[in-house]
Amino acid sequence: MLKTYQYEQLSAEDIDRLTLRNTDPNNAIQDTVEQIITQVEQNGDDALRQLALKYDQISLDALYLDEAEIEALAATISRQQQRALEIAFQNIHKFHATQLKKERTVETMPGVTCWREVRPIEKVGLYIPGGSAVLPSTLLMLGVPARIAGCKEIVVCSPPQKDGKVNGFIAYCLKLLQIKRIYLTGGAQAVAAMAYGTESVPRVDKIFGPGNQFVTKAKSLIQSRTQVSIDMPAGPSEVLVIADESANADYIAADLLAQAEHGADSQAVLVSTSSTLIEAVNQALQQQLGELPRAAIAQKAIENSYAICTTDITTALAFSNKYAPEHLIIQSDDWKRLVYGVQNAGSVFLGHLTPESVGDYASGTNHTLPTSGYARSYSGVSVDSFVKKITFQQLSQDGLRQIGSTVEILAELEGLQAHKNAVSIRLKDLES
Ligand code: HSO
Ligand code: ZN
Repeated sequence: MLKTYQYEQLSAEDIDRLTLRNTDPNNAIQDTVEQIITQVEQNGDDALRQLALKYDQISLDALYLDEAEIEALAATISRQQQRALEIAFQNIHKFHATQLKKERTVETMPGVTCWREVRPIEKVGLYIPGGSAVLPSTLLMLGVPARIAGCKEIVVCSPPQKDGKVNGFIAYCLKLLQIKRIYLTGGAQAVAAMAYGTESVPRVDKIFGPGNQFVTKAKSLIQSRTQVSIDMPAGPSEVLVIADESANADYIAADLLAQAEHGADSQAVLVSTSSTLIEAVNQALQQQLGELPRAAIAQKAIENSYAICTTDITTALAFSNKYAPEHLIIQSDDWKRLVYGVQNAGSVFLGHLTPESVGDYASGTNHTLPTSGYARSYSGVSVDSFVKKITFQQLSQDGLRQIGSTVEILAELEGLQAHKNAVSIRLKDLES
């Protein structure tokens, strides 16, 4: 079922082709998204209502749900489901809370003191997808670090369901996060609303969250047109599994399918030192796929995926670093030794008992991660994504005397006399 390649038979071009995943090569959706953005920018709430009618088949009066409505929806889910969301919330909170570390103040020269202070981004916008699967876990993954960072205003947008509301799981997460309102808008229009602001939806400083191609395109367009920034360029979700002879084929198949059921454009890659294992995984895939409710979606994603057989685990790791997967699972008894070799990946799952699903929901790490090879240069979402770090410095008399001549010389060599003067005028006063 998985197309299988022998690593030694691949040329450098083949490897480039296999590691490339491009979402919208011909800019096919650019025009539509541009139109939506202009519509929202010009007509605000009216545009959001029209677009909800067009894309969600819903006629909306109020464009948001308030605290009482959220409260009522949250009460509709079972105690067991509430408890599971609470445990996920707590673990994500525990893990992310350690990310706010205070840095040391540094005296670079006697009397020259420099330090950084952390300040929250004031207004953040969280986009929670609601298309083929509604993902309350994404609300926790974005809301928890936003709360820990201390963001003043957290704006949440999610497309309305058939009943014009959001589901009880999203509502319960809003309660856990103490967010008192949710805006009923999805797709590119939600991104535009948060970037430009409408009568109902507040304008924000930074927009977070995964989404389909329309959402992703809207995020990249508004980033270049407004002063609103985004978390990261996000493409379809992906996993790469490195497995040696010690791995369990059924576990691998289950992990590949967990990825594949996200969307037809998801990719699940297996890199293994054992051709027998690859065969066994193919059999397990066939068996497990048939039993999935989202088999049709997963089947398409598997067609878009592949396996590579390598002679040794180091080569497998080298391929993975080239691919730079969003999720990397290392199913090998030898995982401890391999950690040091991981150069490019969003989040890594080690050993035979660590499925990606635990990180998707509840272990504590974030599941908003760089896809499409961006793990070469981007990190996943964390508390850092919700703050700015501002540098401060202060000079004493001694400090100015110590550093003054250095700055004067450097200003002069750059031909910037006014820069030099700003130092000299003060030094002169110190001398007199
Ligand atoms: N694997 C997705 C996150 C997710 N999975 C949410 C299930 N729900 C992207 O990391
Ligand atoms: Zn997932």
